[in-house]
Amino acid sequence: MNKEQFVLELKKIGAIKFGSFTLKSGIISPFYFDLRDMISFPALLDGVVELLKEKIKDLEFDMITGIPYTALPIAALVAAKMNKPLVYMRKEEKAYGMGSKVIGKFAKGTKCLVIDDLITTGASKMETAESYEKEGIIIEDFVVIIDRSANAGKELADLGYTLHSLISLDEILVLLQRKSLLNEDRIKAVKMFNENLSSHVKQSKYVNPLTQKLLQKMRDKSSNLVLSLDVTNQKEFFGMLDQVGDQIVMLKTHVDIIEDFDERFIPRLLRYANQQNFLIFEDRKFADIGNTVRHQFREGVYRIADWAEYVTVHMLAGEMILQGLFEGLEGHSGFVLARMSSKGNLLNENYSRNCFEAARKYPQWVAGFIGHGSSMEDIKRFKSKFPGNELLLMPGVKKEEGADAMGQQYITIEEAVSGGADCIIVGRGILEAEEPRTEAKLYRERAWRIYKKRELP
Ligand code: S5P
Repeated sequence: MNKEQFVLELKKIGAIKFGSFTLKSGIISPFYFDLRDMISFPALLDGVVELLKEKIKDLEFDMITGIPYTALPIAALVAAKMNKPLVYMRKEEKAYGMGSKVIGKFAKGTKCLVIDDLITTGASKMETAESYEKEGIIIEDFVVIIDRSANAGKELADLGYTLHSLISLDEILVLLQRKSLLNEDRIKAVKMFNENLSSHVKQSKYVNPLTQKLLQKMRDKSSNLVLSLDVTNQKEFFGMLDQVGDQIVMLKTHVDIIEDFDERFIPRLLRYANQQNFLIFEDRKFADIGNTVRHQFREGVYRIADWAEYVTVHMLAGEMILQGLFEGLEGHSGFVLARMSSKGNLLNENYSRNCFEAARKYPQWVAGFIGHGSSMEDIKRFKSKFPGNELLLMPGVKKEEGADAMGQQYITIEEAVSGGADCIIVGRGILEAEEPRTEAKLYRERAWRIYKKRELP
């Protein structure tokens, strides 16, 4: 069976349909693909197995998996015919004590090829890869029967995976048109539907109002460097700003460590921010109940809301903390700590996901996330799960990898920004340099070069 015959057969058994279909989401779609019934047609099943075998014959892998339910019997046949072991992952949540979620025998470090019936976005495939990787299985390649996505191949490639597809939606359209099985109007409807869908996705990517201001400042100053000015007296504080203020887009403070803090500090800080054109970000890491953080943010000795555009927020106490902080105020926004740089921190994957969910609901109050990663790829995957186009700010950055004696872990400027950091937060890398100004300039230039190539090509 060749590809053309395969598509025609799919159409014949009703696995690919064109018309008007209401999807689960309520959206009306002009096409509908459902390959589940293929298993009831032996010749068709045999045909797809042969096509898949041909497609993957040159790939390197030790075993095969199929994503339940539709792709699993197909993967089983491919595996048996290619004399490769098969594994699969149970769909149900693991009950206590059941061991691995993976069914089948495998050794850790085994490379597994993933077979699926359809691909719509890269995100669900990435989640599949991650759940296998957690079990010690290496995933590099995905093979799908139909690619109906806009650019899932590119999305996956950015994360280090390769997508192979037997046939794309466009190919199906061309083929059916050639056979006069699909008229011009239907084809137009499908194309329009897909275009709308992708622009809808783009539009739903909200932008926090303060983010525009920060992005503009970044472009104006050619800088995505945030200085973490962790010094403990005003002389050192403003002395350092004199040297490096023009290099940074934002200043990150821990105002409570200034031992000679007095009423002159904030007006002076604001003058610097104005003259040297940077935003102010108080790294207060709020974590209490709404009512308490409201006082901590707006009142007390520091009256942070009077002078800091941004603050950091922990989500431990639940999403209402955002209301406590920002409700009724304008010109303020938070960066939620979704991952931390310190060794042994408790912000695991599940916690990060909950942060993303909360942020999704309050785009006006969450400008982005603080995050970190073990490598460029790790950061890319982390960022790909952000709900919209929130910014990623990354502390724990130095010229070289390393650690301090109290649990701080550093990755390089290059890894941070290539991985997706929009701004890097640098403290001691600059503060402890012999010539902080030269060093700040170097950090700025190196981070900006990569950012510019990534975001403003
Ligand atoms: O996970 C984090 C989050 C933050 S905000 N790890 C961090 O190091 N930070 C902050 O970044 C930390 O509080 C400090 O002010 C700065 C890093 O400083 P450095 O001297 O290690 O660069």
